[in-house]
Amino acid sequence: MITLALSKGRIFDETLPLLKAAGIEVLDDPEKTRKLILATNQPDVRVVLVRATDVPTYVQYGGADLGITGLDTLIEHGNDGLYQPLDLQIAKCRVSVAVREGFDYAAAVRQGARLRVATKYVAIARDFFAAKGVHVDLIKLYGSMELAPLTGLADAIVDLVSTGNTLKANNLVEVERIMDISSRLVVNQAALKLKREPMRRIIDAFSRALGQS
Ligand code: PRT
Ligand code: MG
Repeated sequence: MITLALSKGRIFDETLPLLKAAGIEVLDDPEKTRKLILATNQPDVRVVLVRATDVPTYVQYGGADLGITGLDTLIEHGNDGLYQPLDLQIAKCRVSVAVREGFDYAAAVRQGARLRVATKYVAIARDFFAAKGVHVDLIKLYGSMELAPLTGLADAIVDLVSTGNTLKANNLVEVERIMDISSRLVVNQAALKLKREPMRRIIDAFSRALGQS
C-alpha cells in the first residue's frame, strides 16, 4: 500500500489533476466526507488528509510514504529525512513583509529601530531579517497575521500573499518580497527503498504530468 498525505483545500484541489495524469482518482470528496483516509481507483494507493503543517511530519516518520506540501511549510519544518524530488508548481504564492498603510518601513529599517514582526513563519523571517542585518522581535502567531499591525501587536508581518486582496482589504501594504513559494512532493526515504517500484511509478507519472503542462 502506498499512502499519500494531502491537506484539504487548495493543495488537494490542485493535486487532483496531477493524480489524474498518473491514473489515480480519489473516490471521495474531502469536502463532503468525514473520512480521513480516502480510497482511490488504485487498490494499492490511498490518500490521508492531514493538516497542512503536519504533512512533512507524516512523511518524515513514515505515517505516509509521500506527501505534498508548500515550500513555506517545508522550510519551517526542516528537511529531516525527507527526499524532495519534485517542484509541482501548484499552490503558488510568495512570502512577503507587509505593514499598515502609512507605516514608514524604510525609515524604521534605516534607523535601526527594533522591528516587531508577527508571523507563523518564524524560521523564514529570522533568516531574512538576519541576512539584512535588521534587528527584530519575532512574535509567533498561528493565524490571521493581518490583524497584528492593525491592533498594535506588531509593526510588520511576514505572511503568504497570492492575489494581494487580503492585504488590501485590511489596509496593509506589501513592502518586501522574501521568496516565491510552490508546493513540493516529499518522499520518505525508507519507503522509497522498500517500495521502490510503485513509488517510482507515482513519482515518474507526476514528473511526466509536469512536463506536459
Ligand atoms: O488553513 P490551515 O490553518 O489548516 O493550514 P494552512 O493555512 O497551512 O493551509 P492552506 O491549505 O491554507 O495552505 C496550504 C499551502 O497553500 C500553504 O502552505 C502555501 O504553500 C499554499 N498557498 C498558496 C497559500 C496561499 N497560496 C494563500 N494565499 N496559503 C495561504 N494563503 C493565504 C495567506 O496566508 C493569506 O491569508 O491566503 C491569504 C492571502 O491570499 P490573497 O490571495 O488575498 O493574497
Ligand atoms: Mg489557511
